[in-house]
Amino acid sequence: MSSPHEMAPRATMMQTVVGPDERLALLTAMIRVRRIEERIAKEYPRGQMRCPVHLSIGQEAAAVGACAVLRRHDKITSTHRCHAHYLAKGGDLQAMIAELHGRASGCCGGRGGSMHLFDDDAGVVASVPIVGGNVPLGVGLALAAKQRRDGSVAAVFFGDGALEEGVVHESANLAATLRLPVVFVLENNLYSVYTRLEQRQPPRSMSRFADAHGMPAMEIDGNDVLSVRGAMLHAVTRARRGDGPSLLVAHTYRQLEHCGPADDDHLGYRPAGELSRWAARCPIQRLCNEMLEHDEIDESALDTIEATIAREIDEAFVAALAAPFPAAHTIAEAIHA
Ligand SMILES: Cc1ncc(C[n+]2csc(CCOP(=O)(O)OP(=O)(O)O)c2C)c(N)n1
Ligand SMILES: [Mg+2]
Repeated sequence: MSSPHEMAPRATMMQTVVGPDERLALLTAMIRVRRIEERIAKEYPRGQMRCPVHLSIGQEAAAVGACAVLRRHDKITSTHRCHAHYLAKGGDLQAMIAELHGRASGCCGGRGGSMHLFDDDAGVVASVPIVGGNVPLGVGLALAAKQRRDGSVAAVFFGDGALEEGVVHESANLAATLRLPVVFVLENNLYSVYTRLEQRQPPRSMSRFADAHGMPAMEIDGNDVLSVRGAMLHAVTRARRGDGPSLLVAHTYRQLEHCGPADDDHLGYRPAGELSRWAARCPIQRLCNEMLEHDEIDESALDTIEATIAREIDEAFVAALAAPFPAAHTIAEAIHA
C-alpha cells in the first residue's frame, strides 16, 4: 500500500458465513455488472450514447456486497457513477441501456442519461450527479421509513470526494440525531476526478467522520465482496432494529478514466504501478478463484453464466437501438414543468 488512505488502520474484517449459493449469486452479480459496463465501454465510441458515462469497473464488490443484504422495498440513492448500484439493487437493464441511448423506453424517458438512473420498483429512488446531492435524499428516505414504520432502510452510496461537501455532514448530523435507518456507504476510490485524496483531505481515517456524528463506522476492503456484505449486514441489522445510522468505508479503486470508456494511465495522475496493483486485486477474480479452489464452481458453470449474461446484454442493446426517441414536445414539457 502506498497511501495511508488505501486501507486505514481501523480496517475491519467483516466476513460472515456465506453459503455456496449466495457466493454464486454474488459472483454472478459482479460478473454481470462488469460485462454490462465493458459492453458500454465498447459501444460508446460509436456515438449512439450521447451522455457522459462514469464506469465503475473494479468497484463492483462495493455495490454488489452492499445491495446483497437489502430487500426490494429498501431504498438506495446513488451518484454520477450509478450503474453498478442500480444493477445490484435490481434496476431494470433494458430501461438503463435505453436511457443511455436517450430513448423513450429509458428509465427517465430518455431525458436523463447515465447519471440519473432510477427504478422505483427496485428501490433505486434517485441518482444525482451533483456531488453529495444524493446523500440528503437518502436521509429523507430513511426519515420517511421511520415515520411510516415500514421496516425499510435506506442506503446512500457516495464517493470520497463527496465527503468534502457540507451537505454530507449536515445529512449525517440529522440522521444521527433522529436515529434514522440509513447506511452511508462511502466508496473510497482514492480520486475525485484527477485529484488524489492526499491533496484534498488530511491524513486521517475517513471513519473519523462517523465519530464526529456519534455513529459507528466500519472500514473494509471494498474489493472483497464478502467483507462488504458482512459489514453491510451488520449496519442494516442495526438500522432495522432502530439503532440508527452507520458508516461503511469501502476502500476500492476506479480502473478506467473518471468519465468515459478509456484507460487513462498515460495521463500520469496516478502513481506508477498503482493501477496494475489494484487491477491484480480484482474483486471478481478474487471470489472466482476462491470458489474454484473449493470446487464451488467449475469452468463450464462459468461459461453458462457468461453466456446467459451476454444474451441479456445483447437483447438490451438491440431493444434500445430499436426504440424511438422521446417526442420533442415531451422534452419541452419536462423542461417547462
Ligand atoms: C457539487 C459538485 N462539485 C463538483 C462536481 C464535478 N464532479 C463531478 S464527479 C466529481 C468527482 C467526485 O468524486 P467522488 O465523490 O470521489 O466520486 P468518484 O467520481 O470517485 O466515484 C466532481 C468533482 C459536481 N458534479 N458537483
Ligand atoms: Mg472518488
